[in-house]
Amino acid sequence: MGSSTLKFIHCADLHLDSPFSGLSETSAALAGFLRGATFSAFKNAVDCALRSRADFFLISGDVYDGEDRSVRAQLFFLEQLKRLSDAGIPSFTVHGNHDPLSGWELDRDLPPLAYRFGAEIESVPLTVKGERVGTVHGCSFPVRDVDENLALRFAGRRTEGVNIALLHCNVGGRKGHENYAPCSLDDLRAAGMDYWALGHVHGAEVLSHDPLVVYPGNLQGRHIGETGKKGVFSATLGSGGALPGGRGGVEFVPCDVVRWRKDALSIEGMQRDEELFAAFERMKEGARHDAGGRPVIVRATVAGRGKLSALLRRPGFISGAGGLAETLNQSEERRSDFVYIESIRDDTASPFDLEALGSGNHFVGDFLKEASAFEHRGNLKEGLLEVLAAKGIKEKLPREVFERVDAFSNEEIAALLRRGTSLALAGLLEGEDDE
Ligand SMILES: [Mn+2]
Repeated sequence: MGSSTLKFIHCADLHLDSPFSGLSETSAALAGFLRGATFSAFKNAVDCALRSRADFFLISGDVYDGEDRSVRAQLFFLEQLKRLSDAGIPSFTVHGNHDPLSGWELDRDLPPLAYRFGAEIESVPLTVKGERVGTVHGCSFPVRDVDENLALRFAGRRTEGVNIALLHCNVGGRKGHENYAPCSLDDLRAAGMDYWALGHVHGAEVLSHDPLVVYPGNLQGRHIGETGKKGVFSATLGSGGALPGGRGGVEFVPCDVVRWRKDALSIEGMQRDEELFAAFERMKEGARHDAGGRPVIVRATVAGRGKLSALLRRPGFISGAGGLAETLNQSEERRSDFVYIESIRDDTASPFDLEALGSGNHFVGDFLKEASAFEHRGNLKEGLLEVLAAKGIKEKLPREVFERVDAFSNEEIAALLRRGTSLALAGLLEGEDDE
């Protein structure tokens, strides 16, 4: 066994050829660019391995987005594995819930230095520059639904040298990801590995440093739920597992080619529309700067109480043809580092002094007291359903509308209530506010 340090790239959740969701009205050019984004991100990951002369390359499941993977995705994946193999870099792949072994695939041979794990756990020699330096352990999902704790299969398999485990799994029941191959951090620790190369959770996370237990997250965000940097971990381990000083090191390397972002701005204190446009320009430049040359897709929320609230509520102002969003996007069309506004949400309220109005003994005051009492009653869902029933509306609602109403959280109902109150107030006070 050699004594030098080992360097490798760990990626997961490539979801090759995954569609981008939530962008219905994009230009053909943008749609084409986005369609290629998951491919470009994986190519970047492979480039990173070649550039840094990595000793080996790990892929921890969800290579494809669906069991019925596209021809293009399969050929591209093989092509990239071949680039690694041609450069003398061995690769190791396990499959997860999105790309189980049961899925259809082309009848192709893997490149010589590419290894793919089957459904049973296997331990294969890790050879670097002709020398055995350790072992890579792993197993793939045979089918999508795996509820077995696969981590337990790795117990007692540790051998001499560096020991690396590849697994697609949900550690500690992480929310927002289906609970496939559930296990605990203690299950992983108990196996005595040096590095757990995990996949499944789409946010990058180092769960433990000793041993290293790592989710690199997916390589490319595909919707507004996947914001921020996406990429791989570049890892270093000494022979025997850890670097001198007891620790291996991991460094995050972004590989994404387009980034998703949520941004917010406030209209408070703004008097004229120009100020709102200027604030949007500042928001866009901030997003552009942070993305370091990559394009960005932004979901913007405008909040605050102020005069411009009425402007934002004007029909068609935000998202109509030739409206604010479209106008902001138009100037971005020819830039390679474009900032595309996916949508603008209006959470603003009119500038009325609700407290003063609510304490008055007039119709508006009573209206505000009523609204406030409703909000503070507690269970808003129950309250809403009671009101709908009492007014005879509940029975008349189409089933799908009722199901949507019934799915609202208390916070959503409170937000709707505030927005409704603000809208009603604007109507009630019309004419009194003109400056
Ligand atoms: Mn995934």
